[in-house]
Amino acid sequence: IGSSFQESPVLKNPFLEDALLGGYLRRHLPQEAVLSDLCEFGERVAKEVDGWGRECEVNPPQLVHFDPWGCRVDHIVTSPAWKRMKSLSAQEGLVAIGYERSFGEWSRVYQMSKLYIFSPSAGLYTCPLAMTDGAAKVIQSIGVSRPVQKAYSHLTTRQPDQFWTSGQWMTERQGGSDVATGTETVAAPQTDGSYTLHGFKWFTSATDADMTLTLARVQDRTGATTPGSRGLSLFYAEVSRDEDGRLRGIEVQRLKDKLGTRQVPTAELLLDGLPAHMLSEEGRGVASIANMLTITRIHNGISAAATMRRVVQLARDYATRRTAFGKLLKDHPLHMQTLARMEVEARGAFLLVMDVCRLLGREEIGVASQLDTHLLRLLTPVVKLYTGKQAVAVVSEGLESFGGQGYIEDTGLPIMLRDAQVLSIWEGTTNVLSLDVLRCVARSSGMVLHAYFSHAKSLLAGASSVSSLAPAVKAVDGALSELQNFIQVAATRPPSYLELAA
Ligand code: MFK
Ligand code: FAD
Repeated sequence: IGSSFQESPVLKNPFLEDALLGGYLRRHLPQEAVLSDLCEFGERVAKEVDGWGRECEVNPPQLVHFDPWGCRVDHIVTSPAWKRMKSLSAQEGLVAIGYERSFGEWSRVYQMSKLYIFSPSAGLYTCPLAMTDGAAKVIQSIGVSRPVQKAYSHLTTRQPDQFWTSGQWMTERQGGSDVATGTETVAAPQTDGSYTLHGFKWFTSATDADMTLTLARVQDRTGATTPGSRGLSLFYAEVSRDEDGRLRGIEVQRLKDKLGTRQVPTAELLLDGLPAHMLSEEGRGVASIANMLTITRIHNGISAAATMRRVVQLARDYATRRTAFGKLLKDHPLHMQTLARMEVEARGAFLLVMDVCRLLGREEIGVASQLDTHLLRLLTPVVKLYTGKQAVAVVSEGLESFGGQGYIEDTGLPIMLRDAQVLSIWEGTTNVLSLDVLRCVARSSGMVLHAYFSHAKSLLAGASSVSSLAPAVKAVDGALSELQNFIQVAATRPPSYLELAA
């Protein structure tokens, strides 16, 4: 059977291996505390956490509807590795860093750098973390008052036994993009000022969460509700069990059988009297949950850039081990050209998404200019839609660079492609985000485009050499041509779409 075997690619410390990340942080956030934390975390990710991530995939969540005596329990059983991810996330401050703000306007860049290192090894625990971060942001922007004071401190703590994750239950059977028309869930007012929710949520991810934010229509005395967006309000609900161990006001119908993200329990939920509190003003549900969308869409961009970085890192390592036609892959110019193209994509994505994190950090500590605020609003959907598509293409190319091994399940490589495919679907599909870009251009009377071009010019002027210019040009050009495409596509659409930009 022969004595030589193929060598596997080796995952090294993802922080030390990433010259672009290191350079970016040394330029903008050169604090020793940050760099050493990322270096230590990178070591832990490579040596320990990556194995847990794999365990989450091979030991996916299961739904147990009944206990042995026939009582309905609806337990979502997750793997020990998934539970370890929760403790690790608290300890490492993966949400907390964004709220501690120890590094001022650069706190988000620090937090997102850590998530960027973590993401490809996280067994998709980044999904509940994104929603948890989004929920904390919504609560903070609405005002941390009762009844959500307790929730806010659980979401932003570093203590594992206190840490909560949040769900984001928006999608119903009638519509995930068009929640204004699709939401049938109603909120029945109770005498103490709280509500009970009744309806069906069609996609709810990381359903082992401790709480959720969700949308529903308040019923008046006759049971009637207001249709459309103006009828939707934002609610906070805790996921809890009664003394018999049954979920309060929730039945888990089933777990989804998905192409990827198999590590994450994604369930269909029947809400049957779920106790809840209204968080927004009545009828301001969509506008109030928009802060959550901003955060989760940025997390999505981080995951996309991170998966591109990981596949490039592994492909580069493999190129130093695998021989073909008498020499290592790294000595074949054509193979290196392929890797170089992937590298450029990964760099462009990283710079684009980090710039949005920088803007978010500035906005959160109150130093953002009007230009920054416009840019943050414009670039968030652009980053989400652009990097989501890029990730699928780059990871697919990356798999090919391992030859046949890229197609073999237990190498852990195909998971990356399956999981990348969701990045353009959840948190708003490409076309829906394209329309969001148009809406934002229209509502700012073109101010966002002005902000965009000024920013692009300053990026180019700030580049010190032709080689340092390349990723910035790539990022800006890519986003700009996407933007032009949307505008062209919108122009050929029926008048209802054009109205958006009118
Ligand atoms: C790994 C990391 C990733 C984490 C993954 C987490 C797991 C996956 C979880 C999910 O997928 S959760 C479900 C996510 N669902 C979506 O993203 C829905 C996609 N659809 C949209 O984004 C639609 O554009 C939207 C539902 C927002 C449209 O709703 P409407 O009611 O038709 O919106 P309308 O009337 O245009 O806007 C209502 C208000 O919200 C307006 O404010 P005003 O009333 O003050 O004028 C808008 O300006 C505001 N708004 C809408 N989108 C906004 C926004 N504000 C800021 N940013 C936005 N993006
Ligand atoms: P639709 O809205 O029916 O869209 C179908 C197609 O039509 C898409 O291609 C879309 O781009 C296009 N389209 C729709 N409207 C327009 C338009 N105006 N112009 C042009 N094209 C348009 N949701 C949650 O709320 N919480 C969760 O935790 C959650 N987790 C998920 C996990 C996974 C793994 C997946 C796959 C989805 C999850 N979702 C979740 C749902 C997800 O957010 C929705 O599937 C997504 O927003 C799209 O909604 P939809 O499925 O109803 O598709």
